[in-house]
Amino acid sequence: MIVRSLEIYRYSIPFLQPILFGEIAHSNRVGFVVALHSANGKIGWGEIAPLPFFSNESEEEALSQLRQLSKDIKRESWDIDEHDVLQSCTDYLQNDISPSVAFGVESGLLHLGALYNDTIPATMLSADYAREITVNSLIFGDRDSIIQKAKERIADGFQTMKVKIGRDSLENDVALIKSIRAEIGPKIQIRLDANRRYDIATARSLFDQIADCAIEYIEEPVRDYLELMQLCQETVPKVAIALDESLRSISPQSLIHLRGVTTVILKPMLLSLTKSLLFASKGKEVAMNSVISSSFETSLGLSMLSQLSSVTSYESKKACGLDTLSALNGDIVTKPLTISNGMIDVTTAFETAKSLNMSTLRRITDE
Ligand code: OSB
Ligand code: MG
Repeated sequence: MIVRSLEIYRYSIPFLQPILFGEIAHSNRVGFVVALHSANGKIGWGEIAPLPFFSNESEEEALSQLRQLSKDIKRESWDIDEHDVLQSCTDYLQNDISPSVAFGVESGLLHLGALYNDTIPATMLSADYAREITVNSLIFGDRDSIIQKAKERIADGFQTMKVKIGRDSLENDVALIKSIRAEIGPKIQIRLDANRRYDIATARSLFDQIADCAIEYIEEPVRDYLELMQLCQETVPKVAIALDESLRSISPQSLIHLRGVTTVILKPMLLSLTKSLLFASKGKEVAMNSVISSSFETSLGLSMLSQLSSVTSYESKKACGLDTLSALNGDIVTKPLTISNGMIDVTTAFETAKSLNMSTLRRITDE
């Protein structure tokens, strides 16, 4: 398929409540949308939303790369193999392209390829994909509200809860985790995310104290990848570990077997789609499951992430981390992504991506 032009749009959607990224509270999720136009009049949509603090690239850097791509395509159309979109995409994206920009363009091309082949993007990635994927419920707040929300989400059909820890004292974290387990019973999976807030000694002490809470895994317990390797060196950690932030500083090829590390958390907005898939396949080689996770995208980005998850979780059936839409007060589509009974239907999710609400987007014209 021939791609003739790339249009850029910007959106700004308020968060329901300001969210802290690093030290700074953000009141709005800001990002770009690209429309990739094919020679036969079809449009593929993709979202580019660098996440402040987590992404290396700024909004301005992403925009300037998008403008350059738009100029490139105008000068010379892209010839994309509609059966191997991601492979032929690499011919046109420079190595130094930012992950969010790569993710948006890869998404737009997969969207176009799916329209060409009259299918959904998941089938373009693999013949083995799940029609439905399960989702972990992301819950935060103080102890009482976390437990109340967990019970509500379980009543809604969610079977896996993800709770942020490491913001309070070790003692309070342990008490919180124990009371969640006691309150929700043994059947529900609990995932924890420390976002690198403990030192090694504190992490070990936490693991000792919650060893009998049947935690599925804890994301990034310690301050960096080196500490994590240290943590896993002497003995198998008493709680299974997942890598998230660490994946931004290592290459898929250098992902090694670490004792006790069971899972890689993949955020394609921060890694690109191609690199996420490489991490997924390398992870499989070293016996790690993949969990696709959101970076607070709108429904457009989440729709593509659900396609990816339907492929990477096909065998493991592990829940994905796409429960972030409720943090936004608004959307850029008319048919928002829906999670029902704790699940996303990936065919319905693709309809989401086709329902852009143009009144929420501001076109960015060439200078
Ligand atoms: O640490 O996993 C994180 C969202 C934005 C930035 C960082 C993180 C997250 C999430 C996404 O937790 C939701 C999920 O993974 O369930
Ligand atoms: Mg995390």
